[in-house]
Amino acid sequence: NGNELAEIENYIRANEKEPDQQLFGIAKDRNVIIVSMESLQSFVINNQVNGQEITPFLNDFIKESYYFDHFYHQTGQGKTSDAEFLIENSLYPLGRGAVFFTHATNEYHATPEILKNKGYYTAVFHANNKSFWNRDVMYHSLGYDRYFSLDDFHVTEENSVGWGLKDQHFFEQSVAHLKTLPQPFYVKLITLTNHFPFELEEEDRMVPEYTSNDRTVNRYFPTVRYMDESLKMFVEWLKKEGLYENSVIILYGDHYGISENHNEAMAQYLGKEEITPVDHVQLQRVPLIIHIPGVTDQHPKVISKVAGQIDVKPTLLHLLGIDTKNDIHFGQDLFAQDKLNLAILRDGSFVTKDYVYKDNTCYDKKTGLKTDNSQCEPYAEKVKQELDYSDKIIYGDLLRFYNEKAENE
Ligand code: GP9
Ligand code: MN
Repeated sequence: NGNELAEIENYIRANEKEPDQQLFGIAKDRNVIIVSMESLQSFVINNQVNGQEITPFLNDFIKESYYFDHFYHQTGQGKTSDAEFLIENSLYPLGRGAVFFTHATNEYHATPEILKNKGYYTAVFHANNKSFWNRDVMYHSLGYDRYFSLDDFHVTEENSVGWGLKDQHFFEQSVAHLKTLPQPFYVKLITLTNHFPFELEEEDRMVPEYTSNDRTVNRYFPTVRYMDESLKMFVEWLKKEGLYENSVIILYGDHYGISENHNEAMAQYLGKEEITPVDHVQLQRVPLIIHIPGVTDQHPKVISKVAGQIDVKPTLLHLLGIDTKNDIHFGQDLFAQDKLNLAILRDGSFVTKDYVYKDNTCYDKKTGLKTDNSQCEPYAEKVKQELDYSDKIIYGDLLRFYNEKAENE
């Protein structure tokens, strides 16, 4: 009920950090272009397979961007859709099931809705059946004006592989639609080619497969490389169409691509004897790149604060000069001086500057060894509390009361 929300609101207000004044509003009124990069994990960035770069485009792009190298995915069973939920609501997805299915008609106060109320046109692009992950219903609740789904793309046998339309064609056709949208726009594009089981035709392979007895791990590298090349072309097309300069571009990895069933081959690739619990948690890092033409190309930065997908919403809103003092969210502005070094994973694991907590055990991050649980205890209570509050908001549809309140003000 409303009282429950008041308690949660107190917690949230106490958690809030003052945004960086230099960056607040630096991207005001710009178009926002967000790309969800399928199954992209951070370990491939600036790394090689058979002596060749796996992500040459992203490696260069990072040099003209803010790049977060200790950024964790926080998804559960809802995979891509959980990542979307985190990025746009700054609430945690659920511990079981996919919130896109179970609570799609809740009241939300997501970034697309907030920007729509500020005069933005909002659209999402994904070349899959519109009801996959219940997106057609959920996108309405999140405040999208338009969902360009499978029906809006020209998909043939030649331009598809695996799950469907190949990323390069997806971006090419999406840009043709983008050109027709009113500006400023907020758009999200969701890639697909780098999806398990990582199928790719010979002609699209720009790096060889890795060599191990794990075919999934082997195949991951060429599809990542293919997605990287597609992203490069996307940015070129944006430039060509005059959609680049006045935009802010955010690229994020949605969740892991290589599960722990493949630890043996991963250990081989990373040159380790085994994948320890700390290694496993570190492998949950996904790239986050924030690119602001005219700003980040002048002063690129690698930011190593521990952070997660939950932190994107307040960060983006502040870059656009939008105040979040009345917003209900659990993330913290990534550029806030005193942003906490903390990432809470959906299974209750968490990461701080020095520790990793997993399966009721506290580990020293540097050595990977078990340490006394008291080291993790100062955070453990907060982590439980925060996940519980977020779940309460979703299960109780509590933002109903919040919106009433906002409207009465
Ligand atoms: C499906 C695509 C992939 O539309 O988003 O979904 P995933 O299996 O990664 O959640
Ligand atoms: Mn996915």
